[in-house]
Amino acid sequence: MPSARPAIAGVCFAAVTAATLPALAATDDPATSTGTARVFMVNPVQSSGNESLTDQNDSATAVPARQYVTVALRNLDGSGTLTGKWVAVQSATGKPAYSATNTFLFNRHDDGFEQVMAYFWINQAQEYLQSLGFGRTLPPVNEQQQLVKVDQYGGDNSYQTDKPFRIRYGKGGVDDAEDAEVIVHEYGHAVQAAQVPGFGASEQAGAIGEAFSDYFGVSVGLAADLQYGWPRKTDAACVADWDSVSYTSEVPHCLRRLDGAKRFPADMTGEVHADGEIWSRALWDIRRAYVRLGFGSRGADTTIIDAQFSFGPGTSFAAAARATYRTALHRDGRTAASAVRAAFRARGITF
Ligand SMILES: [Ca+2]
Ligand SMILES: [Ca+2]
Ligand SMILES: [Ca+2]
Ligand SMILES: [Zn+2]
Repeated sequence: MPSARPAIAGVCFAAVTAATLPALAATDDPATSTGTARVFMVNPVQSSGNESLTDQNDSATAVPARQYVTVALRNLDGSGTLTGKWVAVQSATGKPAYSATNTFLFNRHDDGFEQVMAYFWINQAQEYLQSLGFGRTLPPVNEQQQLVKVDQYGGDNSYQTDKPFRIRYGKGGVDDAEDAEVIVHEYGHAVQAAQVPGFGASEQAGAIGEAFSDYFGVSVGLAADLQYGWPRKTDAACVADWDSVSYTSEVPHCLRRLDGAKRFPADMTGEVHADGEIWSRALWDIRRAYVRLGFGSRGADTTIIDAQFSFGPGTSFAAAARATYRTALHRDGRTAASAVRAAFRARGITF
């Protein structure tokens, strides 16, 4: 299934060479300016619950106006382009968005819309990481200006590369950068490549990369829903509710899910996206356990991401699970660590 699905399937790779990642200070920069933008509330299927929305060849009227929201666009450099502290939208097939007043009010048919979505959601993801303590009480995680190209790739595919350290969003079906879960999925790869240069050097590490990126895409969206009070009307475990309407027929439309039943080793296929559903289910169970135990989803995300610093570039499931367990034990104590171990055991991953 997922291997046959085009969007954020296929490439989505991180090269095995180390990226040079300057660590920037996490202080607020008074030089940055705040703009205004219109974006989707994660994605319009998730915010409306309407599984019948379709792309209609990128038509403006395919998505009702009430599924857009006007937001602050933070950390811009004030140049009038979508260039800022944590994101730079480098160029695009269409007209690069420009506003002398930093006002970016597009609809989905406009070239600027995906550029604005990419800027907003990557900035949002970096702000979320910092709110967890990364770059503050914890080491920084990809705390640099992320380069992004939108709609450069003609096919229905998006990917992150290490050389140059950049994300590219494709435009097949629903434009990939119209779905925050796809945008942040790719940023998840950049996060892991920044934490462990060359991450993904084995099939299991590659599957962990896809799993974490799916999980991170969903988690950043859920945190934004809470932060801004946006509606969420689809199942939280569904990844890319909107992008996937172009290539899935079953309802609800999901590229992949975080709550599947796959287990190691029986369900391994050798395809990293498909096999990632084993790992992402474990992350999802850790999250649910942490919420139950009072650590919250933010506690789960902090531990999950902090643990990744100690993953090897070609880690196995077992080694990465052990590292996550040890981080949980150190950060959150025995009860939490036991829940982490149980989540991996339930997937057949023992250590
Ligand atoms: Ca579009
Ligand atoms: Ca797409
Ligand atoms: Ca979703
Ligand atoms: Zn990916």
